[in-house]
Amino acid sequence: MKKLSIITLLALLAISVRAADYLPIIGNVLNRQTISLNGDWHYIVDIQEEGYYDYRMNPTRWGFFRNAKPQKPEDLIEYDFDASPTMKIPGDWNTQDQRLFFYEGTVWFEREFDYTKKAGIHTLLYFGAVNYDTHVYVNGKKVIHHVGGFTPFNVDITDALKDGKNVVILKVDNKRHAEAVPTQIFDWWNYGGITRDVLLVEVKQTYVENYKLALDRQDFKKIHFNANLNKGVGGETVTIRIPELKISQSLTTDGNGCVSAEIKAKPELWCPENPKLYKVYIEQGGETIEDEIGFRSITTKGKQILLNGKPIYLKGVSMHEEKSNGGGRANGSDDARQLIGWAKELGCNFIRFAHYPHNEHAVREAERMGVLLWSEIPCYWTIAWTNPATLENARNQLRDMIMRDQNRANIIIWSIANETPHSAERDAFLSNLAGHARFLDDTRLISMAMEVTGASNYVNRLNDNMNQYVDIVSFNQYVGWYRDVNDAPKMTWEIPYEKPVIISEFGGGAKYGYHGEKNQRWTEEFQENLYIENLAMIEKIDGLAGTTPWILKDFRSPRRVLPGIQDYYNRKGLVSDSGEKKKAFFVLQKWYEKR
Ligand code: GCB
Repeated sequence: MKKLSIITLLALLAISVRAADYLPIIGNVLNRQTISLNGDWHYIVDIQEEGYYDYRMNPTRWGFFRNAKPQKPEDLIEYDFDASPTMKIPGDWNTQDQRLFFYEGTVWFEREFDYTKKAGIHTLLYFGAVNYDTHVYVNGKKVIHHVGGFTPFNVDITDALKDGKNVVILKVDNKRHAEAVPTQIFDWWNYGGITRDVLLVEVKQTYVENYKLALDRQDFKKIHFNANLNKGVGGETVTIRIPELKISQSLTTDGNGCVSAEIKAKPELWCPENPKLYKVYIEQGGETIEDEIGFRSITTKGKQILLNGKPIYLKGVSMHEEKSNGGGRANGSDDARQLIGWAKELGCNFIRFAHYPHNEHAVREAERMGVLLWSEIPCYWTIAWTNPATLENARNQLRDMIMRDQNRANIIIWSIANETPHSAERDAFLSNLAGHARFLDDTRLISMAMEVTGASNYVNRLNDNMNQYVDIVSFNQYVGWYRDVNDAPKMTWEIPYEKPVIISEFGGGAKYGYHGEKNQRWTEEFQENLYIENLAMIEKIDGLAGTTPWILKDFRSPRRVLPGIQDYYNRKGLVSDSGEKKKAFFVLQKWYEKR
């Protein structure tokens, strides 16, 4: 215990030393005054980072970020963005250029845009996500370095902008590193590039940076509201209006630029059957931010999960953020509607967005469609538990996931990790994350996908110190696939915690259209039987509050190399990579119909 707290303390110290790096993301960016920089961007593939380092591996002043052009006939400049190919942004590079399918390294991106500076207006440059390590330059000036492939970041570029033509250049590197989050190995495609929206956001000198509206967890006639300005200015008026609830309240900021209030209201509660959203307006300094917000409460009682005070069984499925037809990173509402539509057809009221925060469009689409969500950060498998920079990185990703989505009623669980090997250092790291999540958001539940640690004589035992830090005990299990084929009927389970239980993964692979006996690997019949047996098995687990089988759709993974069957796809999908439903889909559908 002593060792634990020293590690935690050191990690906390490391974080406070680096706190100056913190750059808060702007909330509800989709409803701000924005100019899209999506579209065609030039790119240069740069395996040796020629555009960044000189021939002694020192950062060079003459890098590609200068966007230099020959001025005289004899000038030597060995790159040219204007003459380089383009790709669509948002989009991954792996599926837009055949040469880059397996590529992991550095690619430079360039885009020009016209701009006219406006008096009193600040311009932020916002990226929904760039995978993984990104340096951003505006008109040759470095404006931000960001690490992490699935969370947004923004920077004030007002001083770097000029009237007329401007250029933004990114150096994006998706190489894997042992100390990164995720680490060197993971079972999904490491899609590189600018995978989500790029926006210019126009704000006033003083503006509402972020806000949160949430129903009280116990008293459903009370809403908590807080908001903060981008700077610590007191005496500013912030007004919150929800016309449908006849709410209009003006508040004055304190010296930290913050307001908070408890508002009496009797909202219709958001739930899967009635995903009611209210139009909300937040006004300050002559500007209005519009949002659509739902009100619900999520708590636990013993082994039950309570939505709006009533027990709910989470009929779920896991999902990667991949296009609904073929591979490639998904971004936007169309893909989301298709994927979430399949989940709804299965009978789901819940989806596990694995293994990283998905794009904001998908979260909002799920909210409109009445689907509850589990959202997680990519603390996956073997993380560098004792490295303070790794912890800081994970904490930042957790923070930005929460800051972006804190007003989404459908997100009920923040997950901090997946299948991590047990050690005191891991417990210190993850309990730090759990504490951080609770500190940032006390209106949702915390969980993580654990592993079954003891299995003998058909008894499976869950024994994980992290149980004390989570609200829901979740674990992945692969009876019938990685172990114990045909033994599911004999299995019993010991989960010695008075908390709700979610089986966050189970499943097995099948190639769509491949048929045979039920003991023939990779056939639809094998997978179908595995689902029949697993569902019968998990039904008997005491306190089971839900499950998210692995996985909705086949997804690309470099670990899945079996020719003719996998071809770089993980085949555990209930739907094939091109959208055909496998037999197991209907087994799960039938099971959910009864629940
Ligand atoms: C797991 C992982 C998931 C993998 C899956 C599999 O336990 O959490 O990321 O894709 O197993 O297919 O093996």
